[in-house]
Amino acid sequence: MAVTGALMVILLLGSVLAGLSRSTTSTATSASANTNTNANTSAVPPIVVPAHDTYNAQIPPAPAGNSVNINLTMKEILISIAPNVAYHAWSFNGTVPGPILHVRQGQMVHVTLTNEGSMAHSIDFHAAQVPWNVDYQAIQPGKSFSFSWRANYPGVFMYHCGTPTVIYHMANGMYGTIIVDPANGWAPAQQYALVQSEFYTHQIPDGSYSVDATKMMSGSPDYVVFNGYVNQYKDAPLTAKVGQRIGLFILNAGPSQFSAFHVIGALFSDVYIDGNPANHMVGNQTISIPPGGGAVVEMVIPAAGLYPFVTHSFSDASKGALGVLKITP
Ligand SMILES: [Cu+2]
Repeated sequence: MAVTGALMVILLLGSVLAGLSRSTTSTATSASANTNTNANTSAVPPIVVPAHDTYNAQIPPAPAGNSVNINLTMKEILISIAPNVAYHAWSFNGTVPGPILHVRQGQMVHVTLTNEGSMAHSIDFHAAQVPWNVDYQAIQPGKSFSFSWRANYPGVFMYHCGTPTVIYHMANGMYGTIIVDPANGWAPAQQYALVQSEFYTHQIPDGSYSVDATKMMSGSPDYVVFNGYVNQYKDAPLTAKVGQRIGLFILNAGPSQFSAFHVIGALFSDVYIDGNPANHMVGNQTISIPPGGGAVVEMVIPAAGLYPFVTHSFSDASKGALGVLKITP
């Protein structure tokens, strides 16, 4: 029975990975084919695809004290979202997702935003209770803006640019997660932050990609990813020990796809919708996380091995929303 179960997991994973490598290969091929065509027929030099550093899913410690200063810089940059796929992103602090922010319930959060981009940007903290027309205002290029709010509710919250047309700013990468710890903290666990999001791509003459409005408005992503890059934690698994409590702090940044978060070979001992300890469920198999929503899932894994995590919306898993938890003795 155990052998049959293990075989099924391997077959399932194999088919997902085969799908991934197919889509990745075809994308890379079309990119290089296009680049070659450009080299032969036009003067547009091919883009240099930036190197990708694995996004660090470990959660930085929440600062001590009664207040926290957060500085965010809006930048428009070229990033990699998949092998050989260079994407013209709009970002907070130069990464997609933006930095993992971590504060504690009750702290005052002092935010300073600086717009180093070429267009107006803004911010919207789902963890804050502030007037939209005052604090989520457009910040023009070259300008800075500061405001403060108190973290009243614990949870896993989204922050994102809210400048019209909002879906462009989110589809291009202007989002991240802010974790507000409950006032009395979480039980000790191996904690990781994951942001699910999607990219809608359109190749431009230099071989790089920018947003495809038609795909974006019809909700047909080319890539669905955890922490900004196709498949990255398959090659660089997240790790934990047998019997260790694992806490995954998951945000679904969308902009449009729902997440059906699931870990193959595991059950969630505890689930906290939006990451609030009061929203407690037990024994769940798959958690629905809407765009703009979050969850904390906890589990204790009793046997060493590989445990893939996916969105069980499998067309999205096949587009890159897959990683691996590696459990060691
Ligand atoms: Cu923006």
